[in-house]
Amino acid sequence: MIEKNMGIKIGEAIEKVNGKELSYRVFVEKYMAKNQPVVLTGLMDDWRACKDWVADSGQPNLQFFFTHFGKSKVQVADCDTREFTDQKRVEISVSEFVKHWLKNSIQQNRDTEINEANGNSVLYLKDWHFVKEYPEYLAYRTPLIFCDDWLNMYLDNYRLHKDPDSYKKDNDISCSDYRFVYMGAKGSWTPLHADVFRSYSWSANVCGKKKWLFLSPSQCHLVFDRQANLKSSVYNIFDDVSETNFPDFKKAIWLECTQEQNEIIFVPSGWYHQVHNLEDTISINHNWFNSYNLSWVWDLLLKDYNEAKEYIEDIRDICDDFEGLCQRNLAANTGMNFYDFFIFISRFTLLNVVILFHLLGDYENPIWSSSTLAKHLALNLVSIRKIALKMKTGGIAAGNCGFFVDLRETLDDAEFLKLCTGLCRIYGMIHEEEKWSSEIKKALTVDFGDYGSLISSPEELVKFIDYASGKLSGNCSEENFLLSRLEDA
Ligand SMILES: O=C(O)CCC(=O)C(=O)O
Repeated sequence: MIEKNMGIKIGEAIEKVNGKELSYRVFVEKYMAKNQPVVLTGLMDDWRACKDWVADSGQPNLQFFFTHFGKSKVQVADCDTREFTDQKRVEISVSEFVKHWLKNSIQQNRDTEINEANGNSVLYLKDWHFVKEYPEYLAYRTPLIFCDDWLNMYLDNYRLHKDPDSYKKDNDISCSDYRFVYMGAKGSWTPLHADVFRSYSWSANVCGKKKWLFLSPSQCHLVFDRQANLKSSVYNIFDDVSETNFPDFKKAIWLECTQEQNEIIFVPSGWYHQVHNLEDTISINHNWFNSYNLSWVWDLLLKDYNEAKEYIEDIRDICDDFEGLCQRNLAANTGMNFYDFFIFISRFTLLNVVILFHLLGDYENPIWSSSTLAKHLALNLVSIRKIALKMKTGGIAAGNCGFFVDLRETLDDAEFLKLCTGLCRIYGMIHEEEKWSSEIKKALTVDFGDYGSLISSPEELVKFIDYASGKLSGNCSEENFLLSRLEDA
């Protein structure tokens, strides 16, 4: 069914499902693997945030924020002022933000023009790294179905981008994780965009109500600017959208959804979305990726790289290290470059391999070889291998720039042990096989025999996965599902 709403076409409704009755397997099959949005209820019952952050009136408990977190410095978007492709942002303290909010709500004046004339634009607190800043205050627990989160797990132990020239250990919190709190009065909003790295995201309404409009990736070309080389998209889909710049905009079919308090929305990879707070709202959201959407991340990096390269093409001849400059620009624009991504997938390869070896080697009970957990690990390796093959075809050679992963050194690394323990704990919970994960330190004593220690190119990464798969056939009496998955792939 298609209806018209303020000039845009609205398609089917987004499914709403009781999250308590949704198993991890069904979530993966119906939504994560198919990249479909869904709204989930019943997953926030015991969250501390739902008590502390909501006043008896049902409104945001601004006093609580003022008293407990008032000194925090946060990014605030001015919803009435566009700056390039986003809203203008400033940094202020939470207490200043709360004062501004209260002043505006007392005036009860939501007329944009009058507000602007009075300097009272609607401010929206965004991307607050609350968990990083207040690790002791357990505001919520990530629902299990969203826990296979390689991005935040990795960032708890490593940095995503490590520039060898300018790297310094600082306290920069801005790219320290992708777990955020958002707070905004009725009328605050977020312009049309797709998420960072084309990651998945989930967003939970602790208080208030949001309207979401989604556009599937298959239709995204309809919102790109033909006059700007398809490099920017529509800013506000409810504006008068220029026919010259966006001639096919009217063909787009949007999915609309009203998200109530205590509901969580799952935003799939690469879907464009615009969001409006219909009431005073506080939400928590995470961005993440894992083996199901990692290829989206790679495709975006490649696209951004080609754009970064094209942009400086005319200085190629006078540049000593043109490729290095492209990679620096890519990291500055996108948050990571090819080498960061390569190191990331190499570490996750090693993680999945050692856990799989441990599972199949130490636990001779044949049920392990066919367990859902072992299959999950195998599927992760199959996905990484496919991406490494794509990188190899594209001629990406991380080693040329001195980037590599040393397998033995990594296994001895305290950060890697923490990452491994974290992944095991989560996979143990997801697959209800918790008993084995306590022994994970043993897994890192794995011996790769005479296999070389360095992985410095996508080609070598593929070889390592194939080596691991071959070794597993020796260990595994029954079907070697990694081999069979690799054959199917
Ligand atoms: O809630 C909002 O205003 C925007 C959130 C968003 O875009 C996201 O979670 O991806």
